[in-house]
Amino acid sequence: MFDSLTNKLNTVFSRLRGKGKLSEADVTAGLREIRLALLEADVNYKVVKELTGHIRERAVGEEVLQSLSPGQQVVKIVRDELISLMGGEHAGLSLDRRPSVIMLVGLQGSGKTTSAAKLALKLKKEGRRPVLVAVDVYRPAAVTQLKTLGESLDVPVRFDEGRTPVKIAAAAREWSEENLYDVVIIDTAGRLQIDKEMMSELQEIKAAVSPDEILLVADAMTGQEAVSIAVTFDERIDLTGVILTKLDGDARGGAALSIRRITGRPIKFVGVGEKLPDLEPFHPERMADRILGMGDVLSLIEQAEATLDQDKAERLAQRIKKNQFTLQDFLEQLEEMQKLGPLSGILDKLPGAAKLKGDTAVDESEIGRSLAIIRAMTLEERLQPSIIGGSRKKRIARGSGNKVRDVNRVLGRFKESKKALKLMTGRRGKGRSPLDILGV
Ligand SMILES: Nc1nc2c(ncn2[C@@H]2O[C@H](COP(=O)(O)OP(=O)(O)OP(=O)(O)O)[C@@H](O)[C@H]2O)c(=O)[nH]1
Ligand SMILES: [Mg+2]
Repeated sequence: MFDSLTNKLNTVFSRLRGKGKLSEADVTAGLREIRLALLEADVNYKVVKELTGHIRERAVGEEVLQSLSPGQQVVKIVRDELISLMGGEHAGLSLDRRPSVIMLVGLQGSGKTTSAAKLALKLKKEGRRPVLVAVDVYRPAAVTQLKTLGESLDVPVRFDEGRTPVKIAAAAREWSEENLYDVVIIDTAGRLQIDKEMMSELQEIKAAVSPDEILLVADAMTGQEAVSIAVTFDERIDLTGVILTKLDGDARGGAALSIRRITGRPIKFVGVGEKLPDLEPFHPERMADRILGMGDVLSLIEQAEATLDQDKAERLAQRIKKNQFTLQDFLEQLEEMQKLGPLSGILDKLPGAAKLKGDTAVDESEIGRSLAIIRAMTLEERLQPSIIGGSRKKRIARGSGNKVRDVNRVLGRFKESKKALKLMTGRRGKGRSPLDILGV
């Protein structure tokens, strides 16, 4: 996610960190590069101006420049400002009525139908009883798509042939109430452009069912266009939030960083893949950490808890907290997560992982190679990589069909991840050796 932005920011940061003392000129030069990186990531220029202004104001203060680690302080300031730019706190759904109504709106192909099903799955896991409603009367295939998704989730899908979208929505709400379903998710029709007809249809549905949530589903890949779409929709129907989809693709970050500031509406969820579990609650703090290459260990733990067996998840969480994350954990996680789809989504959440993915785009074969190398190690080696000397490296390289330098690279990257995890969890503790924990 946002690898190019992350790499550019990290270049600036390592230069700033490398200096013992920072002058105002150093900060100015660093800020110029940060500004360029943000603009290249397609962040709204007004947002960039304001953000760099805030960072500058705080970074050239005496306490920062005179401090022992000015570069680190600047990173912290950038992180704070990014968090506040994205809204500070996680904004959840407010679904207090019985039934509550969520209306999903957005342009064609932005991911409404997929997100409707993703939300239904999520709510179901939380113990709610969701219903999906198809009101795209213009495209029979759209109704079929939602019905198929609903069936796979065992969630009812309401649709009435021959009725208007407004009538279908109102009837579905009533049906849900009678049948004790508690969240009604309305998947509306998309259009190529925002046209009057589309907006008035949405306004009528809104008037008929008074939704608790009106969420714009916007494609992150479209960058600033997603932001202006959000502005238009908000003017016409008052959004309560945004679901930003396709963050697993080549989105550059512009939409994620600009929408909240420009529209005042929070991003509530992000779509990170085509599969139904690929929906994550949006946490500004975690997103800032990902953008800064610090990973998102919390989301990783949550995802592990939701999808892996509880014992393993608990063990991983504990081990990360205690700074006992080993190559064995790394391997097990990668293997488990492979079931969930592309590894890039997982690696995004590991600190320093932008490097693991290589300098260019995500390279799955490189990840496959890393896996092969770790698999060629013995358990003891995975738990205690420090014992891997020259001859062991040769054996591992041979065993996995690689060169010794590939083994070195994997070990180096693991070390970096571990170092970053240690910083994240703030523990420099001397914890017991992993060998003790596993009773080896
Ligand atoms: N990679 C990725 N693909 C997504 C995501 N969300 C949706 N998609 C894909 O985007 C395409 C369009 O998704 P739909 O859910 O059908 O979009 P829609 O907004 O309902 O489209 P219309 O009903 O035609 O307006 C599908 O191929 C989805 O699989 C996401 O978060 N990541
Ligand atoms: Mg659709």
